[in-house]
Amino acid sequence: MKRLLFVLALAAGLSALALSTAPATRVAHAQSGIDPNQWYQIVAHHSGLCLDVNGGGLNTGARLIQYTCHNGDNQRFRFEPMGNGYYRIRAGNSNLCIDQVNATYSYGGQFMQYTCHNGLNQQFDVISGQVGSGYYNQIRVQHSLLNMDVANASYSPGAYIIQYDPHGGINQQFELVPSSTTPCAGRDADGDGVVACYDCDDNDPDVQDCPPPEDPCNPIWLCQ
Ligand SMILES: [Ca+2]
Repeated sequence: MKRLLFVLALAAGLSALALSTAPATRVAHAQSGIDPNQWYQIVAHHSGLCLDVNGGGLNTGARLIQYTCHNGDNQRFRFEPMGNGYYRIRAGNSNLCIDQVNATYSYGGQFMQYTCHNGLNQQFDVISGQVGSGYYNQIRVQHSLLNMDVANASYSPGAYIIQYDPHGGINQQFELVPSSTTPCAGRDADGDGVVACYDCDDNDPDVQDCPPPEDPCNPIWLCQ
């Protein structure tokens, strides 16, 4: 079965231009019940692997890959409404935003985590209902109107997530799986407005926290 899926995915990739009939659009599509307060794993349909911020740190520039699902904070994401039908995608390990690197228009451009801003290369249309049941979603970045795509329909952990022509292939389909636990980007136990990823002591609001991107857990920064 895996071999069959792989062949289908390859065929879909090779015939991308031929299959691309619907014009690209910036009209936000009907959403599939996304809860903006819920953290999700984003699972690639063809591989069953999870979208993952490589390395899981606080550093801007860390790339988005697929990796074996492990419930880490760097595999949990929140869809933050922008008020126009599009979403920014927050990374659970950093509270940074998923960003198309350098806002390119090229096939193959990668994604990273980066300081959140209002640019179209951080805004995504989550498109459902185009792939049969509507259970799987396409995720389209708004500056280029290209889809998130697992490069080369790879089954390997570590493969990059890239932007590519929307072609309906299963390597551009993703399942949003609600996470039962909240990553550090969603926790602020002491209510001081600093999420746990950056809080030196998330149980004490009087502790002065290090500004990002310094590692709040590194004692050389003398957070207190
Ligand atoms: Ca806090």
